[in-house]
Amino acid sequence: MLTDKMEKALNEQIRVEAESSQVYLAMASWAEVKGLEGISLFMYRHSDEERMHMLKLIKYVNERGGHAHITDLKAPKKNFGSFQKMFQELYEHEIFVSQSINELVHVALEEKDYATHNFLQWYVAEQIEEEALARNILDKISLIGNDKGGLYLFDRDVQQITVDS
Ligand code: OFO
Repeated sequence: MLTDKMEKALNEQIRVEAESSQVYLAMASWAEVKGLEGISLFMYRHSDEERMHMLKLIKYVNERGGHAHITDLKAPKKNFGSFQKMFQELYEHEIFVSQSINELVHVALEEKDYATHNFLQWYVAEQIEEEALARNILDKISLIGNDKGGLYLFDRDVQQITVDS
């Protein structure tokens, strides 16, 4: 059984994952409209992964005798300025998610909920990968600079990049 505090914290994370999925969906749509096909495919897939992170939490909360809440979500923005800025935002967003997961791990320890602590290790590992992936992409972007040919190749190649989940 989850304590009230643990259940509340897990429900907050459900919202964070759902909002992450929406943010990447908005990025996918923006990139698609801009003709950045590869980048948009990457973002659509990333959005699906976040939904999967959310579902995994929902199942866990309900399995442990809690009640996973499905709430309204903050709307993401529509425009992202440039693909460089968009990937910078993705990186910052993942850092925010990592902090949120760390908080959750902290609550699990405070509540002496070792089952949840164990469950959350998957998310801890996932965040290490996601942050590394985002940093890697930013490195590639800084190599391209303003080179149009580089952007063409980046757009083509980024769709192959995925985080194993
Ligand atoms: Fe991109 O992170 Fe979910 O957890």
